[in-house]
Amino acid sequence: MSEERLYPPSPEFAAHAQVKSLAEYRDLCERSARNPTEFWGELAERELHWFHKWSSVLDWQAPDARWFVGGKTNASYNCLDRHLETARKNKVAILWEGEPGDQRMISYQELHRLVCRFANVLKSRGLKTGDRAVIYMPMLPELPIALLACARLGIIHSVVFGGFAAEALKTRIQDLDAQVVITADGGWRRGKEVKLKPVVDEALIDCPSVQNVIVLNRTGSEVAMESGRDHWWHELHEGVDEKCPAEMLDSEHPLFVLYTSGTTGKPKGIVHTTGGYMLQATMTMKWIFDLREEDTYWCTADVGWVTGHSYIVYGPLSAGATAVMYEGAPDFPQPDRFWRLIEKYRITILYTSPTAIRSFVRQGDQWPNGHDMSSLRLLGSVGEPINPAAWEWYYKVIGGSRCPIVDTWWQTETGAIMIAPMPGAIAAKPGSGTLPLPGVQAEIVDLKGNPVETGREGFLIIRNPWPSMFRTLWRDPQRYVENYWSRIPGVYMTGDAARQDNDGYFWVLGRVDDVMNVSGHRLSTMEIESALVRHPAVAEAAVVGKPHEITGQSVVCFVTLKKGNYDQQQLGDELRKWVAKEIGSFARPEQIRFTDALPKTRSGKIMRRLLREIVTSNHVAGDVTTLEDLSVLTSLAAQHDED
Ligand code: 7RM
Repeated sequence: MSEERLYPPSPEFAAHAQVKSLAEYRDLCERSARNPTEFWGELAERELHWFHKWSSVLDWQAPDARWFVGGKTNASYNCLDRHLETARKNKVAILWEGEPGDQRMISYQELHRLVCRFANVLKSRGLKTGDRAVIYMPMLPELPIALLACARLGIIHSVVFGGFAAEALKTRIQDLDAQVVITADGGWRRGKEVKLKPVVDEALIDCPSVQNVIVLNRTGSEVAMESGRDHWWHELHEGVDEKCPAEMLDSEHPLFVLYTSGTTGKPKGIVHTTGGYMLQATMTMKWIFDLREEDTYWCTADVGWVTGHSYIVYGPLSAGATAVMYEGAPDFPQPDRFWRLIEKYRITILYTSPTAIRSFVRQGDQWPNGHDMSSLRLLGSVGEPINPAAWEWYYKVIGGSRCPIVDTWWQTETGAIMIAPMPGAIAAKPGSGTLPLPGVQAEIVDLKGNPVETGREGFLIIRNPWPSMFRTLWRDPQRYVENYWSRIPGVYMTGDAARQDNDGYFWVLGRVDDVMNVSGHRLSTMEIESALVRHPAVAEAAVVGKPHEITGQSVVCFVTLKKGNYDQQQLGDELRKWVAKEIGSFARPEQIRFTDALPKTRSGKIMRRLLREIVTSNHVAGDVTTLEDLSVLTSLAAQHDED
């Protein structure tokens, strides 16, 4: 993390960028700090369509925010209708490829038609503004279509990632009292069908609120249809009108609820509303992804996560982009599927996760090297801290040492990117999200809310309200206040630890729980992981603290290796020395454990908490170098995602 190599934007990139210099960035920051309501008000007026203008930009009674008070707008209108009056009407909005290789290219005009028709289907089933729709679908164009149809009518949608099991689906449907579930028979992943409808059937045994289930036919496999409740997507579309005006919704009308893990057993329903969310999602497409009319933009996330909401659906479509969507696994039929897609569609912007990048490193350079990826001009990273070694690989091997990388820090709660380099203005440092967006007052503080010294670790907080902030937790306003706004009254606690360097750059170290204390030295799991991954034999590493009598905690490392033959005893010793050399002897791991796989959440985050449990319970013997199979733990991910 002490890597200080600077990667300034090339003059050619900066010359064409949306924000062209550090001075321009600073100017935006100053203006937003001096008069935030004027700043966001001007942008909202310029960047979004409003049926009626707001009476005031912000009503802030901490921690309750209302943005663009009294304004009337519609997310679906902003993503579709307004483009139809421009040359964009025949531009490809969604460029989709299924895992088997089938393709669809849907223009803005066509997408508008499909969304209107599906909105009319929802109306015909008696659904109306304020109702809740749970969406449990594979990565098909009908997934954004369902979101946009709900948004058009003011139906609050809640996407449940297709990898979740029946129990998790049921909890969410019940918490929302959803009236409708929108699903498919199944989807394709690694050449096999992932069935969804049977999971819905199991979940619905205990969900009396659901009166309608709409089932898209994707795989054609046989499914049970309960008469009266279940309907085929295509059958409901027969004879349906293609005109459906977008509802004029209040700026603060809830757009969606997305569940995320907290510290208790109950997932938190993060509530986002319309106007402010749309504004920041749209602005970050321009500021951070530097979107141009001619770009072909690909975010590889699943729409089941917030990244897919903001950066596959609402942000790109509102900004008029061509957004690529891919149904399947990155390594099917071979590890070069991503690179094939980039070559085939001449993709210009790629947004993916450090986990994906590290798995590509492991597979070897021959896979990307076999493809022409000269179309790429910008790369992005999201979801966890990216270790400098993976950053450098991404930069060189994928970006051809030509493309800026935007390391974007944000959360389900923040709705949109909060800390990231504007690629034409800010020099990157591998592993740092660099500087906050204009209008975002990020700071590092201690538990009393006092700023910590430069270079010191502390809690990452946001001092002021921002347009795309979540407004509450679904049916749990008290937890909203307690979890996020009470430790330091009126200040948003992100739950992340971070530090700022001499240039003011932010280095996010991970969740607060992931910070260890060894002999009074505060150590980030990430810092050690980063050191391990710099070793030529190591593919991935996860580090956890183990309670220790003398030093407080000791360092335990779980390591997966690149292909090759190793003497594990010897390599274990070598890696311990390596870490001590890279960071300091206080960081020397007590144990190195080799494993075939690391347990990960379905969005690809390493589940350090599970590993902490393994090292804390004395269950697993302390054999340093036995190869463990932790992939079994991944099956526990669904349950543990709930905590
Ligand atoms: C977008 C998303 C949020 C948590 C957040 C961090 C971690 C995300 C980065 C990052 C370092 C990044 N939403 N995180 N992005 N840490 N650098 N660029 O991931 O709600 O699922 O997770 O993810 O710990 O608090 S999320």
